[in-house]
Amino acid sequence: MIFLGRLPCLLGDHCGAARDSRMAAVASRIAGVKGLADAGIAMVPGEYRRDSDPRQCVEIEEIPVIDLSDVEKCSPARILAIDSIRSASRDWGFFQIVGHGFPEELMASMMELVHDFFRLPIEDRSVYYSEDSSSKFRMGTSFIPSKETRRMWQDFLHQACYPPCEIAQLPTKPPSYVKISTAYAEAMNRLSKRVLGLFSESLGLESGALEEAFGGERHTMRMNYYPPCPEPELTIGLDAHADPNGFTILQQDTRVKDGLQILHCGAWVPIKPLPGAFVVNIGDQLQILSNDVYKSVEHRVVVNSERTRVSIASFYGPAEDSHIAPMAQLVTDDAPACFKESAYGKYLQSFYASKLDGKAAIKTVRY
Ligand SMILES: O=C(O)CCC(=O)C(=O)O
Repeated sequence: MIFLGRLPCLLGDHCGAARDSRMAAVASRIAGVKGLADAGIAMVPGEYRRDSDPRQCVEIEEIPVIDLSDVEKCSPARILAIDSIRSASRDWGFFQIVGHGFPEELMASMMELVHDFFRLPIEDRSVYYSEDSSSKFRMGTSFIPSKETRRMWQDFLHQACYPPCEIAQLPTKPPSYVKISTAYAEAMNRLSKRVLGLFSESLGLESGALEEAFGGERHTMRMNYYPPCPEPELTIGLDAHADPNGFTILQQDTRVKDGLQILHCGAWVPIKPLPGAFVVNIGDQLQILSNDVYKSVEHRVVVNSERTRVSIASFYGPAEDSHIAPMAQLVTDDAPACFKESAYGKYLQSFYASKLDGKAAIKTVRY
């Protein structure tokens, strides 16, 4: 593998067989599951295997689809959208939005950009590999592969949007990377702010109340890349987890039917991609601020043997130095505060330092 050339500086000055085996381990992490898929492996390696087939799910009702056209005006459409957000957030923690005004051609070009990035030779991509969750831009695989005994069938790019990355930290290949990803982040930031206002009103608060409680913003984006897997019944793309942020707006790959599943009433329910729609889900900080009125919901991703699936998750939440606690307006004698105040930056650090584990993070701040 040609890209092994940069590994000695990643590994420090050790020598001999131990160093060679560490180099091989790091090289395999950098190559990721794309490397395994490109090598044409026929069986899933042991560290990716799970005990049961994660594709088992029940196809019950679809999550609600909410139309955001005309919500800016004081109109019956706005009242309907806010009511629908309230019931979807309470009953599902997940919904899809249409009529959101986000340019469809930008959705398509961002999706293609992620495919193009992962089509680059590994020599061009390896420079971005990092396991440091505080990096502003990085490529990774699984979650924290050097610490995992069980890996997930997924590679990813992670990018800070607000506060943003320096342009110099972003890839120069594909040549359109900076232009398209920046335009996507800007349009997504505008949409996230609109959705935040609607969440506020759906909780019976002033439209700026949650924005004020966020005390600033942290907006990042994770571009998930799930290449075809020879034995999809034996592994998983992303283990069950709830998002630690305020809320997530996810673009699914409309070319791949199966991927995202959510835990609803004790059963895994697939979320079928809807062309032009985004999936929105409640994260832990919105659960805390709403004093448990809304709940973050566990979700996971299954893989397939035929086609690469890409998804683009935009995570919107409070500023890292904000302290988050249930909103005073939502704490009453009948509904006492369910959560302790926590520093969002610290909450994120502990989330990223541990393995993906359902709703473990929010339990640490519950009274
Ligand atoms: O790939 C997906 O559909 C979901 C991704 C996800 O849950 C995440 O990035 O946290």
